[in-house]
Amino acid sequence: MPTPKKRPLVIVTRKLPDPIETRMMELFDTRLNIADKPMGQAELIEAVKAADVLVPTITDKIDGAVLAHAGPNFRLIANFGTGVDHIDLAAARQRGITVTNTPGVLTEDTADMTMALILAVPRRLVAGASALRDGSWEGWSPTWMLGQRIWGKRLGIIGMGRIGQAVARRAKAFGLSIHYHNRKRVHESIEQELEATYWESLDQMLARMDIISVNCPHTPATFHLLSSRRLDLLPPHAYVVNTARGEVIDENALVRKLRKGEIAGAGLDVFEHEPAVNPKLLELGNVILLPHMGSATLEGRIDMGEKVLINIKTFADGHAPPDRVIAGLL
Ligand code: 8YV
Repeated sequence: MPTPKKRPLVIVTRKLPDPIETRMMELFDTRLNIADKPMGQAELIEAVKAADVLVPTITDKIDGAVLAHAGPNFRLIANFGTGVDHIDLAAARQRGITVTNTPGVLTEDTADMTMALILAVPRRLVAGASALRDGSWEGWSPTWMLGQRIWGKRLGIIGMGRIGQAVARRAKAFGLSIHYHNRKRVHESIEQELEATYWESLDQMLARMDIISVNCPHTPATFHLLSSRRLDLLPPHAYVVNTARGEVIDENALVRKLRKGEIAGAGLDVFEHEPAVNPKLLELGNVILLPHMGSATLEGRIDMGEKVLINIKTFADGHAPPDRVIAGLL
């Protein structure tokens, strides 16, 4: 009789939804983090030394120094999340470690949050709600709490992948005309559906937009893509919304522009040095700041967990997992 295959040791760095943790326990030899205390570098090193599989999140910096301690059995990083900019992919590749992520399942939730900010910043939703709560509302007035109209404005989307397209679909329904900049032009049928205008030159697009939405991943090529020079190209009535990664915008330059009133406002769900938020941003009135909530729905988190389970199980069974970012050794 063949000896049954040993179950892989899976170390999960944060608390995941209950049904996912339960299934993880059923399928693998799993170590959970019930207390949900983020792991420090020393704990991450211990984890990669011992585990076959690590399930990290954006809060874990899996850099070269951590991966240098990878034990002989450490073969898979099954990331709980789509963005993998917290993982040193080159170091993983070099060590033959497979990296998977959870694409697709957080597209609609993130696009909803992006659209919410596109509406909320120009229409001053948070300022209005706060005025009501703090008692400063004295009743309706024809000239009080006026924002900017959404309908008929131009939206420039930076990054026309799954999330960018989902934002465009929503924005079109709100009467925004869709413009985009992307490494590659999207298929003609998508451009037609969205009535989207492609700008090969980001600089040229920025100068003509009313609202900018950042929807591209953070990579070495997109770090500070919205640099001080590029932010200067925006017209003074423009708004900037970012639900992707803080690092795509030079945050200090953005603060300077907002402070001087050289752009109208910003809606930010992500920050350059999370969880730290630039204190200068907190002083500004023309911004809405959210604590990285773009994909924070119960359904989304369960779907993400299901993807992680499928990636690990497929890998453990000797097959190529579906959501490979880096294909290591099987
Ligand atoms: C996730 C995200 O919740 O998936 C991503 O890339 O930015 C978030 O919405 C987070 O990364 C989980 O690790």
